[in-house]
Amino acid sequence: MFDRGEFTFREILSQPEAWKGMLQEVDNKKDALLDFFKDRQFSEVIFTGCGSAHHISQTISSIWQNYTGVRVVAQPASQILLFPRFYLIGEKRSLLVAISRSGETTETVEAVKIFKKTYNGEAVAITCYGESSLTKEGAIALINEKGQEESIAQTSSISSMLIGAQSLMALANGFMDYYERLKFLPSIGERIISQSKDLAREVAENKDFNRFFFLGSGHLYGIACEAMLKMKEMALTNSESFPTLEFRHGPKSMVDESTLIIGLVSSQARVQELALLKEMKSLGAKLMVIADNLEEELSWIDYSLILNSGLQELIRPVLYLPPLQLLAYYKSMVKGLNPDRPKNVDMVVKL
Ligand code: F1P
Repeated sequence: MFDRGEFTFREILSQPEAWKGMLQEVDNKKDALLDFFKDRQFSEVIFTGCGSAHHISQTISSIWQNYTGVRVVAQPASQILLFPRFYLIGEKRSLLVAISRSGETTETVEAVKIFKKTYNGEAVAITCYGESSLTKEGAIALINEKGQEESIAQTSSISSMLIGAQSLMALANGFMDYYERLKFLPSIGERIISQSKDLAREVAENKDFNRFFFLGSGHLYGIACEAMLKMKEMALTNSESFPTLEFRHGPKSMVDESTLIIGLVSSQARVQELALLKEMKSLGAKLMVIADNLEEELSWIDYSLILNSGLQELIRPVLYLPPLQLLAYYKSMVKGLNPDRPKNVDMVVKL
């Protein structure tokens, strides 16, 4: 017999190993990747996937576009499958990057087939299963078997695939310095996991909180969405995510004393983000802030976690994930649920 939550907990804590697995996989395929991108100039990159994969796609697409000026978008695979002409413009030099832990999600595999057939385009796969249908569709595939999981909710798999996508961007564009810096993530991640465990548990044990809003802007919006999904899947708890400043445009009407707002604070927009959080505090919300570093005075924030990664803003978004996963895990445990087996959610969605 296994203990409730055992797999999820183990997968969250051990994820730096999964990150190393992905970095190793990329290193093994480095020459092939450099070769693949050498003769190809893509004028558009589309990331696709479902659920968690779509969330990290949002993060990597903003980073890729920021660094290159090439149009990079993220679309849920179902959108491409159901309404291809809405999302694919038939640009011959488009690259599709499909992300899927299982490599078997029907929407994702079918979206890749549509893309390849309609536009004669090429796809790259990022997955945790080498023998999967998605791997077969990819002109090239990054396969991290160390990201395979027992739990349904994705934790180590998805964070490692984000690092895979970051590595892909770096090699596709010759950003070798960025590529080398990704290698610092596992050891920093290990430290952040042990630093954030107690805080995540303390927040989860506060039974006053039954409504969670995850706010992040720019590259951190995808991370906020992923945190929202973890809270739903593992803890069956009301959670929503918004681009931070969107919260003023209506959602703030939901704030009450049972509300915890988790602000994922960036460096670039921190002044505006903190101003919004302060305003929500005055409306009665409790606040948790996760930031890499902050010079501001923090005594008005109820819970704060400072990551101190020492890494650039667009290398480190993955480091926000483990504390947020731990929060959902502990909330699930406190509620007497089993985070390993979310209600009504399947490991793979096959249509
Ligand atoms: C994606 C997925 C998620 C779902 C859950 C299980 O699978 O179905 O959409 O939220 O986390 O996984 P995959 O395509 O990444 O294997």
